[in-house]
Amino acid sequence: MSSQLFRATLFFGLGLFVAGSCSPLLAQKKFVANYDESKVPSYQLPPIWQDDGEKTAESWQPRRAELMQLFGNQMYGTPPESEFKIRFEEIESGKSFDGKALRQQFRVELATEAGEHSIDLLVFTPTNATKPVPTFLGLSFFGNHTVADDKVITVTSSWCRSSKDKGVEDNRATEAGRGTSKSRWPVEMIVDAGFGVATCYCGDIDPDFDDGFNNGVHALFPGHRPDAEHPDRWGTISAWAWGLSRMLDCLQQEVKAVDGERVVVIGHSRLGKTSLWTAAMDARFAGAISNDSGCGGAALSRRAFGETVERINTSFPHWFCGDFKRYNKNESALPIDQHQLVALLAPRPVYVASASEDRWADPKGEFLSAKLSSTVYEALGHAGLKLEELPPANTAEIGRVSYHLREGKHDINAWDWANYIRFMQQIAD
Ligand code: GTR
Repeated sequence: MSSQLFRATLFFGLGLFVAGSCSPLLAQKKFVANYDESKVPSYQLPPIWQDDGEKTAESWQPRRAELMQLFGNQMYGTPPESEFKIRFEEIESGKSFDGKALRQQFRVELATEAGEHSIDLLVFTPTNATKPVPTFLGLSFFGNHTVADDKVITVTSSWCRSSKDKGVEDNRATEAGRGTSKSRWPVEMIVDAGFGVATCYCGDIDPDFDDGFNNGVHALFPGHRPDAEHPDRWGTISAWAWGLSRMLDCLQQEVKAVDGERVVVIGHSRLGKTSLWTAAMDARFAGAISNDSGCGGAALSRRAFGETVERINTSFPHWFCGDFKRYNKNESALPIDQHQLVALLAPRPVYVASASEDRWADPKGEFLSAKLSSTVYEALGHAGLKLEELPPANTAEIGRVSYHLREGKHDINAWDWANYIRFMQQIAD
C-alpha cells in the first residue's frame, strides 16, 4: 500500500470511527440504566392539582382538561379530529374452548378520503352467559392467532416484528405462531369467571417500527402526520389508543354478547402504556389495567430508574410525539409526570401492576404513580390505594385504585390475570 493510500485509508477509518461513535446505535449501547435507589435524582413532581387550588370535583374538571392537553401535546401526540367512516363485519363465529367460549371475529373497516384500512377484532365470551358480559379489551404483540390454539382464528397479514418463537418469517405471521402467546391470554379462566375478552393486533392498527408514519391508521390522515412543523401530532402509542377506541365502537355497536358500558382496557408493557392513555382519552372505557408498563406508562419519568425518557425516545422514536424528545436527559423540565396520567382516569377503576424482577420498568415508580393519583379518587368520593408503600412480592391490593407486585419477570401471566378478574368484579357489580 502506498503511504498516500495508507494515510487516506487511516483517515477514512478514523472518520468512520468518529461518525460511528456519534451514531444513535452506539449512543444506545453506552446507556447504563440506574438501578440504585440512592442514585435516583432528587426531583419535584408537577402537582396533580392546580397549585394551592381546591381539591374538589369542580376544580378537577378544568385541571383535567389542562393535563390532557399537556399529555397530548408534549408526550403522546394528539390524534386527528377529522372525519372517518367506520363499518363492522362479522367474519366468523363458533364455539371454542370445548364449547365454553363463543368466538366471534369482526373486521373493522375504516375509510377516509386518503384510503381504507381494516383491523381484525377477536372476541371470546362465555357461552353460558345470560346477559351481556363485562369484557377485557387489549392489544396483542403478534396477532390474534397467537392468543389461543384455535385453527379458525385469522392469521394477520400485517407487518410483524421478527420472532422465530412467534412463527414470524420475513416480518409476516405464519401458522406456526398459533397459540404462542396463550400464557398471556388465559381465555378459559376469563370466560369461566363470567367475563369476555377481546383483542386485536397492535400492528393491524399501526406497525411498530419507525416508518415516517406512512402506514397503519396514520396513512388515513396524511394531513395529520407528525413533522418538524407539527411535532405534537400522534405517535404510534396514540394511534394504538385511537384504534382501541374503534374496537370499542365495534364492541358497543355490534357485539351483543359484550356489555359495552363495562369494557376495561388492558395492556402489557408498551401496550400497558397504551391502555392508560387510551382510557384517559376515551371516557367510555369503564377502567384500565397497565401491566408492567414502565417508562411512558405508569412509572414516574423523573425517577429515571431503569429505562429513561432519552433511552425510550432513542430506541422507539415513533412511540411518542416529536416534542417528547425535548425532555431527553431533561425529565425535570417535563410539565407533566405519570402520576397525573393515572389520575386522569378517576373516578374509574384503575389497576397498576409491576413485577419484582422488572427493574427496567421501575416497580417503585409505577407504585408511586398509583398511590399519588389517589388524591383525585378521594376528592371524587372514592377510596384511593390502600397501600402506603411498595408491598412485598405477590401482594395484590384490589380496590378503585389497585396495585400489585408479582414475583418474577417482565410478563403477564395467570397470576396477574387472576387478580384482574377480581378487579373486574367491582365493575360487574
Ligand atoms: C422494551 C421497552 C419498554 C417496554 C418493552 C415491551 O424494549 O424498553 O418500554 O415497552 O419493550 O413493550 O415489551
